Amino acid sequence: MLALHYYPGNASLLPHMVLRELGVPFELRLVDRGQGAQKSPEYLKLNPNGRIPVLVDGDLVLFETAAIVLHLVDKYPDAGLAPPVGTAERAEFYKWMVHLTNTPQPEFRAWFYPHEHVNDETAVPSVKETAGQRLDRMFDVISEQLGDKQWLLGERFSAADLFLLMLMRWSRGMPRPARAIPNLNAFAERVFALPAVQETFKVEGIRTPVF
Ligand SMILES: N[C@@H](CCC(=O)N[C@@H](CS)C(=O)NCC(=O)O)C(=O)O
Repeated sequence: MLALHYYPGNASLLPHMVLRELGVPFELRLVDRGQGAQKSPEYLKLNPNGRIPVLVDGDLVLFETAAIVLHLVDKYPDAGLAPPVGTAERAEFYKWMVHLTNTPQPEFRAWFYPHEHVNDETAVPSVKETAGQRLDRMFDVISEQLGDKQWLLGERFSAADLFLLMLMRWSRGMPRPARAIPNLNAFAERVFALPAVQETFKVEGIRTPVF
């Protein structure tokens, strides 16, 4: 049985959406951040970094959101959440998965956890401001790349689209949320309309605005 250690709206949102989109049985295990459970000795055995999410798949214990998703799409290839291995489309899929996890996602870490980046408290606003500015530029590039395509890969929906929705959601409290960019807003509405996505947000108790 698959088990996802999660907290509503956290990076676990992506593997949660993927699991529902795959339609496979899984269990949700809440990591109670209110109690600092992500730093508890039990949780640190699963992820020594003390971060959410973790996926348990039998004897396999995986941390890192993108790795969890890549494992799931490979484990259930018939669901078609990633193009076939060895194709140009698969390479584009890797590009987006790696870009999203490696470029905007760490900027959100700076935006939400600015204290980790400074010794001097007075520098916090500047860390947030510059992370926000870098994210603005990143979303502009993503918007240009998306253009008038339906999904990041064009005609084909993939787990990378779910990743982008999650990052857009995280930008909703920023001076310029990603939804302010018309083609990204239309994209997020398309992704959010998927029944598996609706169900995920409902189960996590996420209310409007969702992105
Ligand atoms: N690169 C990691 C980052 C995970 C991460 O930063 N998770 C946040 C929630 S979105 C977390 O656990 N925050 C609590 C903490 O750092 O104590 C991944 O993608 O899994």
